[in-house]
Amino acid sequence: MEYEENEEKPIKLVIVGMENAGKTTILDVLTDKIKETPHKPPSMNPTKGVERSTILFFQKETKVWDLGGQETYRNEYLSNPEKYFHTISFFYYVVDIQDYYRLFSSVMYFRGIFNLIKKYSPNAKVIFLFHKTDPDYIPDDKNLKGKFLEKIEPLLKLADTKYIMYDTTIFDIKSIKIAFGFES
Ligand SMILES: Nc1nc2c(ncn2[C@@H]2O[C@H](COP(=O)(O)OP(=O)(O)OP(=O)(O)O)[C@@H](O)[C@H]2O)c(=O)[nH]1
Ligand SMILES: [Mg+2]
Repeated sequence: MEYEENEEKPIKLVIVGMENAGKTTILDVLTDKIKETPHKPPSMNPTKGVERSTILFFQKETKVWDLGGQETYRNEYLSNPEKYFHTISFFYYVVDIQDYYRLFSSVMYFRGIFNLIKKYSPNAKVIFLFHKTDPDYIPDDKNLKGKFLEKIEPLLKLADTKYIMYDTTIFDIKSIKIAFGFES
């Protein structure tokens, strides 16, 4: 992924997705709280509202907003968008490709958030992380990644929005680092 030199400061990155998608785990890799590939998924607590931190992203100090995905919080972001969606440079949307139960809600949530991002931060780069693409996961005929894309691609096309996609998993730390330009 390229970083544009003339990007306005301050840089703000949001990471969004349903509860349990793996957002905070992903950030823990970037901040070296998780340094090595674990043997099993680390034990995590749900993020309460928005958790803010700072990372070095393409050598620039970047404000990261981790938007906890539980329903109450999701409703809050959608109801008060002006508090959350201004001046975003990078919009990471995380989809748990093993979570059949939440897939449709995730599509609906993406649609809501995407429209707000387009309104408040029209130049934000859109990046999808198809997370929990674990090495031992056998994608059956459910093909959640394909189903998700099928549902949201028309919207992206209509808005003439380019996007980037990565398959990521905690069981391959490099896959996460690559998605954030930490490694190539
Ligand atoms: N199998 C698998 N589990 C993962 C992976 N990444 C994270 N998990 C697990 O998914 C669960 C939820 O992770 P979190 O990072 O807390 O999810 P979240 O998106 O931050 O959830 P909220 O804060 O509620 O929005 C935890 O049990 C993690 O260990 C992965 O790549 N594969
Ligand atoms: Mg979290």
